[in-house]
Amino acid sequence: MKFPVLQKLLKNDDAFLIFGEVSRKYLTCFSSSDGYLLVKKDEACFFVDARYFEDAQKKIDSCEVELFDGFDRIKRHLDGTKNIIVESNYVTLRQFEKLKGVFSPVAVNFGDEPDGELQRMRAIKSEDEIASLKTAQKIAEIAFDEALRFLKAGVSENAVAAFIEYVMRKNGGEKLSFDTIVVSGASGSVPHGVPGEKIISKGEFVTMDFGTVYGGYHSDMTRTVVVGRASERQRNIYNAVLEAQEKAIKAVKPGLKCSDLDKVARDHLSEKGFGEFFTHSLGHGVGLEIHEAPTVSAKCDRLLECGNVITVEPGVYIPGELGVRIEDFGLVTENGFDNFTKADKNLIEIV
Ligand SMILES: [Mn+2]
Repeated sequence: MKFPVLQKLLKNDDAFLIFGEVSRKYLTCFSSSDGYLLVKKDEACFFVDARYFEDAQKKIDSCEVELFDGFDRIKRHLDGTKNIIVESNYVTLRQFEKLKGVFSPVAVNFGDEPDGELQRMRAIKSEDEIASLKTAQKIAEIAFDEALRFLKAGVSENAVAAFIEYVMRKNGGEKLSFDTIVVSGASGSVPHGVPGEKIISKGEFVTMDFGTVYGGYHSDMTRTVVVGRASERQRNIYNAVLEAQEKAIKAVKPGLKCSDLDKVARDHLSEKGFGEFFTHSLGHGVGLEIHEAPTVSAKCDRLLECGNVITVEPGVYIPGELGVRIEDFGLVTENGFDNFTKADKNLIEIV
């Protein structure tokens, strides 16, 4: 089904040559660090080298598979092709110059497609993709539950991050979705801070933002907990973030503008007096990449669609003092939001 959508965009003598790793994986459902996918009006063929060829032949049924032993192999498929279009987002200038030489006299050009179409397709998740995303999230939540027992005053941010990563991998995670964030106390005011040797102390917020990959698909969640008892100020700020997040989650529906969803959370935090401290976008699409379409930001006028998988992650970051972020991710459905994230969101005090 995916190839015909691309083939419709082609003129008769055009071909797409796709080699972004994510695009290849999306179209073939096969992971490889190298390879070229040639899509012509009436043909689609994946060229992959000997490291993957045998496995690719067994696993790929959506297109032909040929051994890549040089560009002449691809050239043999170019009878009648006048113009090769490569993905502008994934091809370096060096690769582009090389391909121009290799395929001459066939022209090689950058194009808005296939990138644009692939990103549009990827924003609407299939059932299989949704199953992988949910599994990735389940694995991450096992790690969160165990981390709550591991986390205490006296351990370092690095130790907590390493623990979370170990538990995710042990439970079937293929790799990290991104570098795990564990930040505590005043370090928490940097939204994407890097964990360090800092020792977590009583009375501090600890923000943990992490995820794992399953079947090639990413998970993404953030929880902020407090070590010891929360102060009144901590509780006020935490609850403002939580209410903003829950309001936004309730507002999710197909047809809603991404910027309007961002506004729901932002307005709530402004009402509570923390608007200026919510310094990033509300969320983003998640799939084969940790950040993909749609972007849920104040600037994005795209409409949410059924099948989008997005994060909802407001935060408040007060420089020199603290940070709080709460992040869930899930699916946009006819009825609203199917939240993949089940972990408790009431303020957890680790005592
Ligand atoms: Mn996120």
